[in-house]
Amino acid sequence: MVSRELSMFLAETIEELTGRLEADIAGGGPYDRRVFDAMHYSLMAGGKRLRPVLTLLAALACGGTKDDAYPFAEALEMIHTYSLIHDDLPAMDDDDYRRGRLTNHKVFGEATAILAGDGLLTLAFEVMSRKLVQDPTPANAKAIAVVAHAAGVHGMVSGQMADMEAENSEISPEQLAFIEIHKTGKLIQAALVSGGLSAGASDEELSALEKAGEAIGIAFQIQDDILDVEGSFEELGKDLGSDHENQKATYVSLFGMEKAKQAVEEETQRALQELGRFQNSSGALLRELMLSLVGRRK
Ligand code: GRG
Repeated sequence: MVSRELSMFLAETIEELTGRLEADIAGGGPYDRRVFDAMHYSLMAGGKRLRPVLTLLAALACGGTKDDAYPFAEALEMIHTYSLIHDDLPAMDDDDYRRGRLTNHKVFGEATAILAGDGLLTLAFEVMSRKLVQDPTPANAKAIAVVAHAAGVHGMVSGQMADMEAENSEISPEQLAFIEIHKTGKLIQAALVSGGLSAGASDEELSALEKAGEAIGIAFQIQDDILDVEGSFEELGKDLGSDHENQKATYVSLFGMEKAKQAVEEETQRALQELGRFQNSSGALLRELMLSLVGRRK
């Protein structure tokens, strides 16, 4: 259960964000309709919109405006969506379902799914660059660099590579930490930091957002691992992790369920502590949102 304030903020913000995303991907004619439809299919598939919400709340917590933060929020959701489309491809995780519906390539075919991912990734940088042209501050330029760093080979791409390399093999706790921080944590961290930058946050505020982002990214990924096991446990009625569909090591398989739950709690507390400095109402909503992620069911 979240407070009335947070649930109202989320409802209003997600509606606004969705309208902006619709406008961003409007277009397409008789010859390229299919790629626009494929982008639309995944962008409007009912994701939680966690990353953009973090961007907007971080901006507001630092005294900024939603308007200034929106281009980064939109871009992060586009990059996240592209990563899911590509992750589901036969060459990667080969999944048929995502968010309860058929994956992009199952509906549109592999080639179109690749192009839809490419289209979303590139559009993300177009949207952020347009903001920089309109408002050419060093902080806006830095926010683009932060997002690029987190999404690319210094972040999510390397996390995905390391994850694929680790498939069906024993991995060390250090390797697992690398995967979780890079695959998931970096983009969540960039969501908070880019929001702060859009608001002209101080170095101290940016450092707090960076540390909170790292902690909440780790907590979110471990919670995802927990939900994965609990989900397949509920569905299949089998022993925990005994027949997990992709043989990937996770925090749960390496350290056990109890330690995993404990780690989620600890990392969330670390994030909350870092965010304690943001004393306005948006700072409070940001902390409440972080706390709600510990108990999330999807
Ligand atoms: C293809 C470069 C590249 C990277 C893919 C994101 C990713 C990296 C893989 C997806 C597999 C996965 C389970 C990653 C962990 C991160 C995670 C929990 C993603 C799901 O994020 P949510 O829960 O998704 O925010 P929704 O559907 O709510 O948007």
